[in-house]
Amino acid sequence: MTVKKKLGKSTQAIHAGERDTPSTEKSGIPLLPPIHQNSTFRFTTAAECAEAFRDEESGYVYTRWGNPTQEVLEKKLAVLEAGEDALATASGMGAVSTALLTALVDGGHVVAMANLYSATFQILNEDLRRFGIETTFVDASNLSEIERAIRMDTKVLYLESPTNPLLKLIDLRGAAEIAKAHGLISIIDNTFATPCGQQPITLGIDVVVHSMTKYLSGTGAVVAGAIVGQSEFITHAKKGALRNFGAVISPFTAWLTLQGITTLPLRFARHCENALRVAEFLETHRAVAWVRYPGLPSHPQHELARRQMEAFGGMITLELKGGRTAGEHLVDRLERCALAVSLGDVRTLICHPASTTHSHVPAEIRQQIGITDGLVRISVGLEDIEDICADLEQALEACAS
Ligand code: LCS
Repeated sequence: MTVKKKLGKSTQAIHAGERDTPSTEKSGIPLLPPIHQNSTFRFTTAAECAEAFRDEESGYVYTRWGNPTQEVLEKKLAVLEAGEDALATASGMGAVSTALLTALVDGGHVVAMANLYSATFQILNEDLRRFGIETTFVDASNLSEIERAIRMDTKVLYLESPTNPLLKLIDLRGAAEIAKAHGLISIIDNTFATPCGQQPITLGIDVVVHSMTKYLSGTGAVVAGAIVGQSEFITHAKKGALRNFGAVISPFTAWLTLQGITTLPLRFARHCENALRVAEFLETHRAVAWVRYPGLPSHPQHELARRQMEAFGGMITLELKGGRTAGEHLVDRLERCALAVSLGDVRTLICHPASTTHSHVPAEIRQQIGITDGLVRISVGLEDIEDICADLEQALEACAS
């Protein structure tokens, strides 16, 4: 039997990067990549140490510059996202800020979609603006709005798809073509889709960022992030913004994240299966005004989802007929689904974006982008589907009556 050249995602998630695990043993290599839980590395001679400073590829010096455990994780991430290289960071926001600081090293202008995760919106709308970097926010689901917002000094196109929390999609191939035609660096936050749901680099996007706090680590045990892209971009990020601003992942967090990623394809498949069942159930309930899930034929961009996504994810957004009061009743009455922010956990999590994740986005912008007060977001977990639906049903009955 010949061995397949292109490995499947589950094989990649388990094995990618791990063959090179450094070994201190004379015989046998640790099956699980070990944790190099140390801040610094010792040298035996001044010449060796000087050489490590001169040529960073020759060895590890200090964990803020590089560490073997971080690097196993980075190799795995690059393979999964079909990028040349990757960088692990201390948080998703560490990845977003490091990617932006790297792409905007000489200043410039950003075109970004308006409906972004709130902290990313704040970086662009407030923090970078204070340093003279302006952002024009657009409805990027309309590609001509992107094109119209581009200026002579535009350097970056920044996207999320599916969006948090409305699950709108961007035509990634179309957006990437516009970015290329204007010489922009395109960056996408792929946290919601994961590399199992879509691989933006294969659609022409330059840089992918992740909050690995979510699906990639999977169990809610860590806060971590990642950047994947071409080697040149990743090297600039590693030797510049990451090292100097310091959003470096700890070896222990990198190691925990590595364990999570090995089961990502299996978990993600189950998240998708459960989410479709929950979305179908919610769509028929009398207390629900509408449901958004990219895998439902009723999603306005379902055809685009089928074209650019391999799987539709575990996130669902719904609007209750009873508005904010009904939303509060729903989350108060749930017994198994946890009232919590974050997402991509093995547990089903439910939250109210207007008062939590997007509370820092000004009310008029929330209104503009459609984050209404009655909106509820569900991150469907891996519990038995009957148990998730029964819990939602008993809580929804209370809202409807
Ligand atoms: N990008 C997206 C799409 C996110 O949803 C989040 C966090 C981040 C980046 C930031 O990642 P972190 O630094 O927290 O690892 N999203 C959250 C959410 O929806 N609820 O709580 C956090």
